[in-house]
Amino acid sequence: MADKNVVILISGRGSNMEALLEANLPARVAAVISNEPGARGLDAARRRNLPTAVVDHRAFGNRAAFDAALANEIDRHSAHLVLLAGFMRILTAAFVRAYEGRLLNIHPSLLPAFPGLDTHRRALQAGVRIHGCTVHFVTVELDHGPIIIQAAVPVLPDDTEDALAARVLNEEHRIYPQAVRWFCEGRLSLTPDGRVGIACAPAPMHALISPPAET
Ligand code: NHR
Ligand code: GAR
Repeated sequence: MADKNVVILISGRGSNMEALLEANLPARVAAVISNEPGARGLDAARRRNLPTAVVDHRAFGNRAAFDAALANEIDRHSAHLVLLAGFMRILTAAFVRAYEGRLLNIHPSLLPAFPGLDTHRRALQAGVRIHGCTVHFVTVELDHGPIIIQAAVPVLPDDTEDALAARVLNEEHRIYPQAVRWFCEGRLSLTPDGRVGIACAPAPMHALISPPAET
């Protein structure tokens, strides 16, 4: 089977993009597209000789016009799969519907906790003992799409926002390539009622307890 064409959308640093590129996925990264002209991830993509494009949201009068230009750029690369990797613009319903079932996002919290922005700060404020990240199918409602894979990390007593973000980011770099691999291998299914099926090994039956229990 021919590799799937993947388009990666970024806005900033691009570390999740790099994790995807380094995972040797059975996919062809057809383009990296950023809404931010200065995104550091664009340099990393250029260094790897990947096609890059900028669709600057500031150049458009409204979200629909930006999304139409973005879709146009994505479609030039015949994308089978579109990956949001630190992409910071909320997408319109028309855009999301056009890519439904082949549009994924990595979100830095254990959804449905902490949708939206500033997740690590809000997790610390809430006093949760376990935090993490989620890969999900993107639906119209922000950060509410069907969940594919999650990783949990402990919140430590002296955590700062940065320390917690770094611990979560490490896990993002593991679970996003895994989800994309399942998709590319045809092992991921999404039913019309929004249930995700994955042909994979069963989960190990141990818990992450934080702080650790003492017996
Ligand atoms: N679009 C839809 N329709 N549904 C989702 O689930 C989406 C989405 C677009 C992006 C990523 C998401 C995240 O993982 C994502 C999921 C941006 C914002 C935001 O508030 C919120 C969530 C996410 C991405 N963006 C501001 C906006 O006005 C701009 C913020 C900025 O530029 O810093 O678009 O967290
Ligand atoms: C990641 O933690 C990602 O989960 C998060 O931003 C960071 C991007 O890092 N995404 C969002 O907050 C989306 N609103 P990266 O550019 O190095 O991948």
